[in-house]
Amino acid sequence: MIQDVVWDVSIALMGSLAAVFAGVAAGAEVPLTNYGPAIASAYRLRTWLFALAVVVLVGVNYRALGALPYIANPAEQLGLAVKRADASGQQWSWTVQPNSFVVGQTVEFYVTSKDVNHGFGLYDPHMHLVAQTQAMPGFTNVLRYTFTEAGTYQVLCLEYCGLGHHLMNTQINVAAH
Ligand SMILES: [Cu+2]
Repeated sequence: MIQDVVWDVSIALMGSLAAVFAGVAAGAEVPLTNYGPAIASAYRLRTWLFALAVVVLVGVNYRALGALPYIANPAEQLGLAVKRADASGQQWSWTVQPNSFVVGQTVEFYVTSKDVNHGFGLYDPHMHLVAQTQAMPGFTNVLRYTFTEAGTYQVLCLEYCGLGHHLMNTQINVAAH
């Protein structure tokens, strides 16, 4: 909502700034006949190069920004369904249902908490953190992750939540195809 207003104001300001630039550029124009032939053709070349640069930049930005937001989404590209898993934290354990998947599967974890704030941290079989989100009471965060490797993943708690915080650990099994 506020972002839409900020966006409209930004567009208006950028537009008026561009208009000022265009006005200055138009007023500053010197006829090419004022120059010798070498400089005149260099200016003509510069105009064409500028137009080429604009075309290339617009094309590259259209291609790159058109894909926003960048969400790695191989499952949908392959026409596979995204699987839903419900994850809930409580002092001091995790419940993740279902908790076994296959390599290549994209899973959306619906993460919430039954009591206080917890940190849902997903670790791969090498104990590298690969995805994380906040587990909050009364709120559900959706965390999307595509499993790329078979093995036993772990969910640990990333936010200190009391005496048994270090005990919050559950396993997720990812099978090869
Ligand atoms: Cu904790």
